[in-house]
Amino acid sequence: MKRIVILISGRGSNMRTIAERCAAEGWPARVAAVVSNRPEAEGLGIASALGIPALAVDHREHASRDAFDAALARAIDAYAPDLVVLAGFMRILGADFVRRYEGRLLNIHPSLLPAFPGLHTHRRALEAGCKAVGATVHFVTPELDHGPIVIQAVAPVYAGDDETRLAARVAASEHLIYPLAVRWFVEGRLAIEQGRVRQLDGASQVLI
Ligand code: NHR
Ligand code: GAR
Repeated sequence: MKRIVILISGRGSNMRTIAERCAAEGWPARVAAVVSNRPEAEGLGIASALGIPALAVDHREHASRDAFDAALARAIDAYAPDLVVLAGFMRILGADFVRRYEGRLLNIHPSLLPAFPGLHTHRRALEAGCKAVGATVHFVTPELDHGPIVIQAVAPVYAGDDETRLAARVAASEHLIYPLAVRWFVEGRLAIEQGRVRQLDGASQVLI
């Protein structure tokens, strides 16, 4: 059984979807813990209700980014994870942290990378007049939102969309692709070759 630790900062809807699908579909894995950098994150209560150990490592209680990263890594390593999943985790992680979990650290970003790395993706896509947007699951590298892409989902932009409506539509796509990507990982169906991800069964890595 592979052990998964999920990092969150807020609502935890991606975390919930992954935890529920893992249990319902009998993946060869279990969510060993959920860790938030914000003690008030709604997702911590959701994880507890699902019977998953839920804890906070508050970034505000650490003097530097490196000190926070080290405390976070200690908390994570107590659960000996095979995979660490960023699901709406909102703190940039340093190179030492990323290297420690290299090849077993996934993120979901609410844009079609390499477009719009960083924050406020929906606002920026609307300002750019994009007619299609989406979400990307990628392996995390030290350079923000630049790691090898596992799967992408495309979502339409409609006239009259605002950030809230667009975010909700993209979130629905996220809930389709993130469980799939995590399942592929724990089933050993992903290979990184020359910085690109190949799904070993030849399954489609885009959802339109
Ligand atoms: N860390 C590394 N090294 N590489 C990535 O690809 C990472 C990462 C940490 C988080 C998620 C992310 C995203 O999908 C992620 C990917 C936070 C920020 C940010 O600017 C940017 C990207 C992402 C998460 N955070 C501010 C900071 O100063 C704080 C913002 C806040 O607390 O609301 O860390 O886009
Ligand atoms: C998701 O839309 C995720 O893509 C985004 O935050 C939301 C978290 O929702 N992530 C980022 O913006 C990372 N910078 P959730 O807590 O309900 O899963």
